[in-house]
Amino acid sequence: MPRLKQSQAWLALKQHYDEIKQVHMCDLFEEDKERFAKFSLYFNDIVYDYAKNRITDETVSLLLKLAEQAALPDWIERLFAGDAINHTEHRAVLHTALRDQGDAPIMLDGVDISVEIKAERVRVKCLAEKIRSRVWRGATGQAITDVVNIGIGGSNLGPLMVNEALKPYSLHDLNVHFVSNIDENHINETLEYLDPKTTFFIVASKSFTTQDTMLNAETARQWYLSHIGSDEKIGRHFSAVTSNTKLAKAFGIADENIFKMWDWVGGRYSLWSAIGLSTMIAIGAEQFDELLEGAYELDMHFKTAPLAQNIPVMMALIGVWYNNFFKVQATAVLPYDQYLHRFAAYMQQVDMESNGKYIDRNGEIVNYQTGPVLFGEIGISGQHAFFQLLHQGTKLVPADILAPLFSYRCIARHHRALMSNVFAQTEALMRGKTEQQALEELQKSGMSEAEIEALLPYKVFPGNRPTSTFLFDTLTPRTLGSLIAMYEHKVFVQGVIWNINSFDQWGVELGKQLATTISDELNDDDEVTTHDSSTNGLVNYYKQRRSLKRS
Ligand code: G6Q
Repeated sequence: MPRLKQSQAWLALKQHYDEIKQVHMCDLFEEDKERFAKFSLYFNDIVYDYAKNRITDETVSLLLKLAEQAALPDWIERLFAGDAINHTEHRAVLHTALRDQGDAPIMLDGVDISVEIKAERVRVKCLAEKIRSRVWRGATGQAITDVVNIGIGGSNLGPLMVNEALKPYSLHDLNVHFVSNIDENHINETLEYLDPKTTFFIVASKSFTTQDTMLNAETARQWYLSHIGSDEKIGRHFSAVTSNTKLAKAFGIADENIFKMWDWVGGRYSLWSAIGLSTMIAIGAEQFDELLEGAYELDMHFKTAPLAQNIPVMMALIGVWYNNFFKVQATAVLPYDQYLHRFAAYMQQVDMESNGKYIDRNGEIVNYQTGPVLFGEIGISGQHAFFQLLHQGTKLVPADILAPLFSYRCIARHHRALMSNVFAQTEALMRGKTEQQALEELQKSGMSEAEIEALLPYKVFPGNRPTSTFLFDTLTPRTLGSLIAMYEHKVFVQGVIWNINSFDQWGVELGKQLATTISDELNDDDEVTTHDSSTNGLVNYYKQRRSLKRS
């Protein structure tokens, strides 16, 4: 197969891009009154409107050809079949198995892994329910009031985001905290207000060697022991989720409190596994099952829907259209739902860690752009901050907007105002404001002609800024499960198109390795000379200041 940029589908898209790059979406909407019906898809209570994108029927059909050229249907099959598609680590990618609700066995290397998954889930549920129902007692016989998840990256962002998103489903007298930062202020601030007699720790680390997590776990253990003073009762307050049982045991965690992670689950795809223990404690096993079911239903949609009606596929293709033909560098995720305030941070990891790659599956350097910079915030807050650049900046930033149709505790005035912002922003980004419209507005305000002339250019908005909108009824566990799975699969599809492995993360591994080396050099006050002059200078400055402070 020719390399991607020389392929027929790519060249056809390139030519098409040249033809439509100047076309304004206002004209597309004018020409085709059925645009919304044509460019929107429904899944359960979710509607995905992609009509406000710089696409035509032809764009969609050419993008679909690109997907077919990349053998996307085969890749989807291989994903679900447990092929070792994470080829650099020789691993299957089976986070979908963690939420599978079917009865069929899921075979991997001759073993039905669904049996082990279900058995492990029962163990997790059992502990979660004991803690929730106050049956689980700490070393001094008291019930647990606070759970602290110690983990970072994939062992933190997923459960943290889900716990925040599903707050209305959580027990209100059981607090779940997350500690990820190696900066001692994070754990200190968290522990300061907790009682060791009623606190339960989850050390979440697939490897059980990540420096940040291990240091925080050690500090937590010392804090516990300094208050309770009994090593043998540690089992009442510490659990681990890991694939490294040996190290978890060596840390002092009792066998029955060690929950399994498998090497076929990537950290950033692991919230469905025992890494979700904190979530299960917060929302309960039943609601956790709903989360899994929502994801499973979306998996089935992804597996079976024709490409043109397949939401993750269309999300991915539109992303590729901007990334590789409009050459956009960034994309935004903007939830208009306070409960989704960590959604963009989580998606940032899923997207950027998965597709931030420059070597393709053949081991060659790509000659096209892969994953974009993904950023985001709660939409309303963003409006009062970076939306300026979205409206009038020199960069094109396609954005996803997510909003619930109904709120949990509906205060109609608030929700109506929220939704009016959703609709107004997507419309304004698409339409912009012409010079004529801006002129009329200024004239109405009673300004002098000279003032109008000076101000007019600043008041013009070019528009033609793309958004895709996701509306859903209410952010239930089921809907959240589906939304997360949608993004996971979008990232996978883009990885297939770009011919990269979305499931390794050598850049993250590098960070872990570098930190360990330098960490050893910080143990004494000797001058360091082994790095470049900037790194040596910074390390030595730190050492000097540290020793001055000590003396
Ligand atoms: C996720 C990444 C990374 C990982 C963290 C924590 O896909 O691999 O974010 O989750 O580095 O690793 P451990 O769970 O092994 O501590």
